[in-house]
Amino acid sequence: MPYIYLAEANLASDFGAVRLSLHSLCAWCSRSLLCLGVVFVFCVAQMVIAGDVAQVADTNKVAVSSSQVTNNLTIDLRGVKMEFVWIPAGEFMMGSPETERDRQDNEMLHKVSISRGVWMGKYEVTQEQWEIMMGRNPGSFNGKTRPVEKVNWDDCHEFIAKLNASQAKVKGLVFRFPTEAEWEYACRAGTTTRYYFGDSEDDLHYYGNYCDMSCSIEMGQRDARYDDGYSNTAPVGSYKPNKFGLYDMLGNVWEWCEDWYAPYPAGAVTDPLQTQPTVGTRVFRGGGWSNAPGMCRSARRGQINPDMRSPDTGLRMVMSAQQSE
Ligand SMILES: [Ca+2]
Ligand SMILES: [Ca+2]
Repeated sequence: MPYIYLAEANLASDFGAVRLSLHSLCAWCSRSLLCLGVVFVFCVAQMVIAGDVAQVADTNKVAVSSSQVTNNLTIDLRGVKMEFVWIPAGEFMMGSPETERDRQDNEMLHKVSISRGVWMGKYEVTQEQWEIMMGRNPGSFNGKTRPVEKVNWDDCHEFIAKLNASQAKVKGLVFRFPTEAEWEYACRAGTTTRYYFGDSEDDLHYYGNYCDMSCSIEMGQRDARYDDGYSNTAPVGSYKPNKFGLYDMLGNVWEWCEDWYAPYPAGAVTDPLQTQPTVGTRVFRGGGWSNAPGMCRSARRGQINPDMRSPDTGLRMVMSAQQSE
C-alpha cells in the first residue's frame, strides 16, 4: 500500500545530499576561488532549505524543533518532549539464519522492502509522555522517564488517537505503531547479526536492559555475569543506541507492533502488514527486562493476546505520512 512522501523528510534527505556534494567538491577544488563561490551558493541553498523546514513547523502551529541536518525531530506534548529519528527507506532480510543461536522456527529469512522512510521514536514511550496525554499512569514501576508498561494494544491505540487529535500532530503526518517489518528494519539498522551490535550476547549489557543479577523476575535463564542495578525497567536511553540512534530496541520493555501475528510469507514482500488475525495474537518485539539474551535478539518474534497488560510490555511511536488508498 503506497505512502505519501513526507515533506520534512525529503527536505532532510535533500539537505544531507547537499552537504555530501559540498564535501566532495571541496576535496576537488580546495583553496580555489571557484570553491569559495560554490560554498557561498550551497550555503545560501542550505539556509533556504532550513527556512522551509522552519516554515512547515510554524505553519502547523506545532512545536517542532529540528537539528541542522533534520535527522531528528522533537515533538512537544504539552511541555513534555517526544524525540524522533529518521529511518530511511530500504531493503533488508527479515528473520534469522538457521544457524543463529536461540533461533525460533517462525524466523524464516525473507526479503522485505520498506518503500518509505518514517520518523521513529528515539526511545520507548515514557510514563511522563503517557500521563500527559492520557491523564493516568498505569506503570508498575514508577519513574517519569521509565517506559510506560501494563498497556494493552487497545490502550495504546487510545494513546495514539489522542496524539493525533492533539496540537502535537504535524500536518501531513500521523502517529501510529510501527509495523513488525518496520520495527525489525529499524532495529537491525543495516546489521544481519543476532543483535544490532554483533552476534555475541557478551556485549548485550552495554546495549539493553535484560535479566541479569538484579532482575526481580526471571523469565528464562538469568545472566549471572552482569548486574545493571535495575530490578525491572530502566529509564529510557540508559544503554547504547543502535546505528540509527534508537535506544532500547532490545530489552527494557517489549514493544507492540500494528500487526496481527502470522507466519512469514515465503517470498519477497514490500511494506508488509498483517491486518487479519490468524491465531488471535498481536506482535510485540525486542524482549524485555525479565528476559534472557536469547529473547532479546533482533529477529525474535513475540506474540500475545492484545488484551494483555504486562509489566514488561510498552510501545514506541512512529510518525509517517498518512497512508493513501
Ligand atoms: Ca537488567
Ligand atoms: Ca524495548
